[in-house]
Formats: sequence, structure tokens, C-alpha cells
Amino acid sequence: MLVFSSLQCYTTCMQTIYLSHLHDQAFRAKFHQKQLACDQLVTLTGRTSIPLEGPWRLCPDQYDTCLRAGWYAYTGKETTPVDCDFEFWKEVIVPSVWNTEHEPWEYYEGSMLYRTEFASSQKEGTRTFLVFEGVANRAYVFLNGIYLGFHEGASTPFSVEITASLQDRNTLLVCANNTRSVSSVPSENTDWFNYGGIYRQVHLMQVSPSFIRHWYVRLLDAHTLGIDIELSGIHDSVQVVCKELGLSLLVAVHDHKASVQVPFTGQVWDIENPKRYTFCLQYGQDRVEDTIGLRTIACRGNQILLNDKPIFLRGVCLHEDHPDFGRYVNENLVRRSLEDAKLLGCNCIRLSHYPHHRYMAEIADELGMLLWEELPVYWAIAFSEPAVLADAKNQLSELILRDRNRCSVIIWSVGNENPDTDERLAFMSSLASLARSLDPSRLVGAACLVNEHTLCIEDRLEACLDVIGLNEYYGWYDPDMGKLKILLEHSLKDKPVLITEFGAGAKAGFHDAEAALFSEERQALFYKQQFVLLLGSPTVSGTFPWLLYDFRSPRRMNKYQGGYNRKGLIDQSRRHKKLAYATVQTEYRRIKEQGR
Ligand code: GCB
Repeated sequence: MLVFSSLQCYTTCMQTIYLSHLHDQAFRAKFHQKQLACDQLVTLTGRTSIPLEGPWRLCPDQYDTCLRAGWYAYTGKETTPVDCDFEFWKEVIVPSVWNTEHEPWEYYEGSMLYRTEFASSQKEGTRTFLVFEGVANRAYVFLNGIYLGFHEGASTPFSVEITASLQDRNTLLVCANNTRSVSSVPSENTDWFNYGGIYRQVHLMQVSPSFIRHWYVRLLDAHTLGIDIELSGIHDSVQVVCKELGLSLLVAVHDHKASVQVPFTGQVWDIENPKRYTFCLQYGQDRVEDTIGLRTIACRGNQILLNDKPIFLRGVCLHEDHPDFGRYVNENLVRRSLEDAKLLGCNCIRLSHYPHHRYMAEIADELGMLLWEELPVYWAIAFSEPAVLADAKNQLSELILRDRNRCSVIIWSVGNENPDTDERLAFMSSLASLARSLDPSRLVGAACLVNEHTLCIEDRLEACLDVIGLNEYYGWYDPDMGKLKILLEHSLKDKPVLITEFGAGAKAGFHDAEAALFSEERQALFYKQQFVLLLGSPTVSGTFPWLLYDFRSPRRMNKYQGGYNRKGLIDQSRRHKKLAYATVQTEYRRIKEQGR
């Protein structure tokens, strides 16, 4: 009897241990305590790094068993059965979105495990960081079985120091999760496809024990160059060199920060002549180098001034979406988008509705294109949840830290078409203040709201913005284009108003002499009529057709759409230019010729 009862007790205890995770519904909480956020970010640009690209192994983990049962700690030497065998997972090239890599994963939403092994020889006295440029929508990172942290937000970079856990041979496991959630930024419902995965590069970055964390170079005014540097380490000065400008300065470090202002007599960057200068910074053994354009951007009344001269923004909107690669982009794809926009006659692109790959701003700097960069504070967001605000602020900080040396970026947008509530106002105005405090050298904007009764742009957020975005679809969703004329007359503002979206759907190759809905003719006609009204209005300082390319959207399921938003001026293959492309091109040529 005694033997039986102790055996029974033993079995129950074992079951409790074995089963405990099955009963733990709060299993994510312990992972979420360790956030990888902007305070740990180290600027990647200007450094050499070791890419962790190539074949990784992937396994869908629909029920999050890795996090629940601790697969990340498995060594392969377990003596009881385990539920995963890493070497049998499918091999996929990283970076990529999983949706395009394996047909059964096309619509998968949930957790995907990514695993790779890499060798590392850490040089004596160096510090090593892992840098992720984009994991959709959130990531849990493990190195050699040790949990490093959690990052929320699909489109901004994050980094984590791994000096202490690095070995000669290493195993990196990432749980990438793209579950849509009402408490995320963006929220559950968007007009784009919810791709998932490690879709931007991963790097190993080795730096000296004392190193440059971030640096920020810009014109404070037409004649003054300002440089601010954040450091981690012991040295009392940092050297700043720009040979072409004849600069060679030793700047004193106080409290891990160094700042200097010097007269600027060089050539400004602008879209016709995108002149850039090479800046090198040396702090002890650490050295960074970047090519940076210098320009000013400001507003005067309803004008936007680039280098003190008024400029009309001949814009277009763009999503990161390709039929073969989803949200993954490489340099060639980015160059192609910029070329298509240039050919259209654009001088500005609105990167909707989330931070695009850093290549975009780097190449726009090189080619002379202005950019509107945006946070995915899109439609309905849980504005009253403090954790959601913290997440949005973190994404904004990561974006600004990544791109504030990119002169092409002129506007930080804090959101798009959100409902008018007190909570939304508080949320978005605090984002606008944060953008200004991190980067006072750019404009802050957002797509604002319209009072449809009085036909007037009317948004309490306007007071916190430098530029007012207006998305309008009169003549498409609302058939009465006449309302647009009234709206523009009612909306004379002392700030620039940009038409941040206007457009109509057209299925490439569908022609109709009567200009039926979704025909190319209808879309072209729409743009002709819209431009007459928009360019005739003194209110409008820029126009951004919605958009350059068709893109996937699960909300768009009529017979013309077939899962795509068809408002592109070019179809999703990027080969077929619709009739409206030429219409917009003609208008933009005319605006340019008029010197507007
Ligand atoms: C909008 C949204 C954009 C949509 C677009 C449309 O106002 O900002 O994300 O895709 O309308 O096509 O309806």
C-alpha cells in the first residue's frame, strides 16, 4: 500500500511538472518583461557588420509551444521525447516574408520559429550586438538557449548586446509573430496584407568597448551646421572630420554626449542637385562614416520651403508590397520604385503607412527625392491604452534614430485617418511632441479629418502639426466631386495642406469607352478632374495620388480586385502602366514647367 501511494504521488508530481505549462495562460508575460526598445538601439549606418543572411530553418508554431514549453532551451541531448527536431525544419532564405516562400504559409498568421547557427570569433575587448532591421510583427529572441528579449513593431530596427552570451558556435532562435491585435500599432484592421517574418536584414555588429551610439548631423539654419553625438564609453572627446567642408574638430564629451555647431558655407542638398558630404567620427578606436546631405525644410504660411524656396510637392504614395516578395525589398526594388516615381514627375514620395526599409531614404538622398515617413498609427488604434502609446512612441523613436541623418526625409507623420476622440488627440499630440523633441529639424504631419457636414478640414490635431494631410476620394467613394471644390474653399489654413491621398481603382487592362467603374478610363478621368480642382486651389501645397503600385489587401475581394487594392497607377507586376499614369505625368510636367 505504501509503495503504491508514493508511486501515485510521484506520478502526480511529474505530471504537474510536465503539464504545468499547458495550464499557463500567462506564459507570454515573462517574455514581455524584457523589452528590446529604442534605449538599447545602436545606429547601424556607417559601420561594417557581419550579415546573418542566407538559409535559416523555419517552423510554424501555431500554438506557441516553443514559448510555452521552452523549446528554445533544447540542446538535442534530451532523454525524454520532445516535440521538435530543429534539423527537420524547412530551409528558407532570410530575409524574406514567409508568405511568399512556401505556399501553405501564404495566409498563415501566428508564430513562426526561425533558427540559424553561426560561428563567431569575438575580438579581444570588443562588444558585439545583434541588429534586426525588421521582424513582422514582433520578435522573441534567444541566443544559445538564453532569452535576450522581445520587440514589438514590424518596421523599425532593434538591437541587443550579446557580448556575454556569444560563443564560438552559436544558435540563434527567433520567434516571429504576426498575429494582428487590437492592442498593437497597427491594429487588427488595415488596408494592406499582414506579411510575417524576418523580412529585413539581421547583422552581427562588433564595436570597441567605447563606441558611438547615435549621431545626428543637420543644418540648424542656412548657415549653421549642428552635430550631436551620443556615446557609450570613457573617452573625453570625439573627432569629427568632413574633408570637403574643411572640418576637423575635437569635440568635448560631457555626460556621454557631444555637441557642436559650426558655420556652414557649403552647398545645400536639393532635388536637382543632391550634393552630399562624407562625415567621419572617431571615438577612441570606434569609427563611423556616412554620406550626408544638408538642407533646411520649413513652412511659411501655407508654403513648404526647401532651402528657403517654396516647393510644391509633386508626390505619390507607395506601399512595400511586391507579388513575388511581399514586404521584402532589396536595393534594386527600391531603386525601381524611385525611378518609376521620378519618371512620373514626382519630387516626393509618401511612404505609407509604416516605416519602409532604410534603403529608401538612403537612395532617395542619393537621387534627390523627398520623403514623407509615417508611423502605422492607422485607423482604429487602442488610443486609451498606455502600453499602446508606449509602443507607438518606441516605434517613432526607432524610426527617427534610424533616419534623422537622411536629408530626403522632410516629414514625420504620426498617423493616418484616425477617429476624432479625446484619447486619440492626447495620443497623437504626444507623438507629435516626441517627434519634435527628437528631431526639431523636420516637419510633423498626419492625415487629418474632415467635417463632412460643413465640408471643411476640421481636426483638433491640426494645432500640433506643421503640415495638414488630407485624404479625399470625392468622385470615387463619394460620387460627388463637386464637394471637393467647396471643401477646399472652406479649408483655407495658415499651414500647408497636402492632399496625401486621392485616387480611384482600375484593373490593369480593363478598358471601357463609357469609363465604367474599375476601368482604366475611369481612373484617368478621375485624375484629370481632380487635378483641375486641386491645382486651382491656393490651399494645396502638394498632391499624392494613391498610389504608385497595386498592392495586396484581403479587404478587396470584388471581381476586379481579387485580393488587391487596384488604385495603383501601375499594376502589381510593375510592368503595366495604366492610363492614369500618363495623366498624372502630364500634370506634373505642367506644374514643373510653371515653376510652381
Ligand atoms: C485610405 C487609406 C488607405 C487606403 C485607401 C483606399 O484612405 O488611408 O490606406 O488603402 O484609403 O484605397 O481606400
